[in-house]
Amino acid sequence: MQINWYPGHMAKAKRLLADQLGRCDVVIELCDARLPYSSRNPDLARMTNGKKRILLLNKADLADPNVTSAWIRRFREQGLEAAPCTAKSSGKDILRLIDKAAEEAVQRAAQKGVHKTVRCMVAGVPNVGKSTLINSLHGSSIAKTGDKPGVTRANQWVVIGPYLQLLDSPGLLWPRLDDQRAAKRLCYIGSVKDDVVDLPMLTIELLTELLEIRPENILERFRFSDPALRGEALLEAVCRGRGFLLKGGICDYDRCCQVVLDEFRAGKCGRISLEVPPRRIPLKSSLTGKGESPDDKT
Ligand SMILES: Nc1nc2c(ncn2[C@@H]2O[C@H](COP(=O)(O)OP(=O)(O)OP(=O)(O)O)[C@@H](O)[C@H]2O)c(=O)[nH]1
Ligand SMILES: [Mg+2]
Repeated sequence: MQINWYPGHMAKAKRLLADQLGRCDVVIELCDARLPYSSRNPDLARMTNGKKRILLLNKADLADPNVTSAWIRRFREQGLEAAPCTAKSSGKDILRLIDKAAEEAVQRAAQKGVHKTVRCMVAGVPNVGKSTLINSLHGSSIAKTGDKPGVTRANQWVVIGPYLQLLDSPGLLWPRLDDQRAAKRLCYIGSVKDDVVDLPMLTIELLTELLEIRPENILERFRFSDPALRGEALLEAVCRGRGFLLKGGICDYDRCCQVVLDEFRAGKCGRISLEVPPRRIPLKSSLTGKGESPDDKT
């Protein structure tokens, strides 16, 4: 399954984001806690090199907490400020992290008698929760959110308080993706539009990965009994188990794919992390965005 995933508007979004960088004191990068390797955009790390950075593993409520803790330890070992985040409820912790990251700049300004307004860019791949986090910090629905990629179409500065402003930005993918496994996983979490993907193939691959990590959850959720099933037989088993059948008992594969993807994305299959940290990431490569690829199984 080859995924052709780079929408035309993204090159422009990247340029517009780069234009704003000079105004920002801190960059908050959001990735998905279930995929802390595949959901990080290497372009973003390159663009923001030299800036104070915070990496938030968002949707931590959907990931395995032990695996998330292991990732946080690993990123911190590499000198990157990282924290778990659940966008709707982690507000206070995130404000503390921003204060810490901006401390030097605020003190420098204070020495000149200026009370600095801290400007913070919030960036990451599509659908990772950037706008939700901004709404949570603002205390209202000032930014549009939705469970699909490409909801935010333009940069938007949001005033959080007298001395803090956050920049909401459109989700960014990167143009050349050699790693098709990462592409596929970004489709699982809804960072790539479903209509550019072969959904039955994607669903089979997702079910296969989930069965390798948490077979008991998947068998129970989709009501079949053989954890060794693979390929199209998996879709058939879900259709029969969950009753997604058309007239004459024919399997409704469209419905099956949509339900499996929706339920995984909403965390109904349990808290599952698809990537665990590699035993060792070389320091240099982690700071530029990509370390060695993660170990597969949790
Ligand atoms: N369970 C869970 N869902 C979240 C969390 N953060 C965001 N979401 C959901 O994820 C979906 C995407 O959220 P958005 O805030 O629109 O994501 P975004 O990164 O701004 O997306 P784009 O603007 O398309 O790049 C929404 O349905 C949110 O409710 C979280 O921490 N946990
Ligand atoms: Mg958004």
